[in-house]
Amino acid sequence: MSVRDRFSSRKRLPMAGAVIVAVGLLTASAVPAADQGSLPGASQDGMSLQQKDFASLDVNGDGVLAPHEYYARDYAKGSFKKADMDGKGVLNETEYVNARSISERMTVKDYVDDAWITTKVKGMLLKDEILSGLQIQVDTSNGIVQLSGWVNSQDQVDRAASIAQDVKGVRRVENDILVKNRS
Ligand SMILES: [Ca+2]
Repeated sequence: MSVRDRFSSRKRLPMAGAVIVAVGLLTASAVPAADQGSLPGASQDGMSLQQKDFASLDVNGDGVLAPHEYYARDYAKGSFKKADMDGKGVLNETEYVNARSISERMTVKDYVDDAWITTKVKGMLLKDEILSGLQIQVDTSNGIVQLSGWVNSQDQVDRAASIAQDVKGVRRVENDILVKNRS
């Protein structure tokens, strides 16, 4: 090997070394295959996948996600604002978890807004000839409709749930409607 050859092969080494290190880190982090693309290769021990995920987006390390940090990943437009529960303009870790699930739902083709669902369910209950005079509260969160209030019979409880379940975008109905005691 001539001096020149040795020199040029040494020059190539750093790059080859970097590739090997990167591959090694990816393997060592042992994340599920589906998440590998979105998580940093290097991660500290003792952090959950969720914490690592959050930390990878929190570029300036201040413990919250600004919009540009959040949208560095391809989350659904508007999901940041919906998840910013305290209106501080940044997402803490809890809000971020929520934002992710909101984003996931928003990217589904037939995504329907919670407020729209609530309005629609209330309207359907009001229109129903059997349930219209009854006080049934409707609340929707992440596509889960919670019904509460008082009605006169178990049939009415079931009917309200069935009406709510049929509304577009409803994932599940939590039925807390109670039957009044007959005196
Ligand atoms: Ca930040």
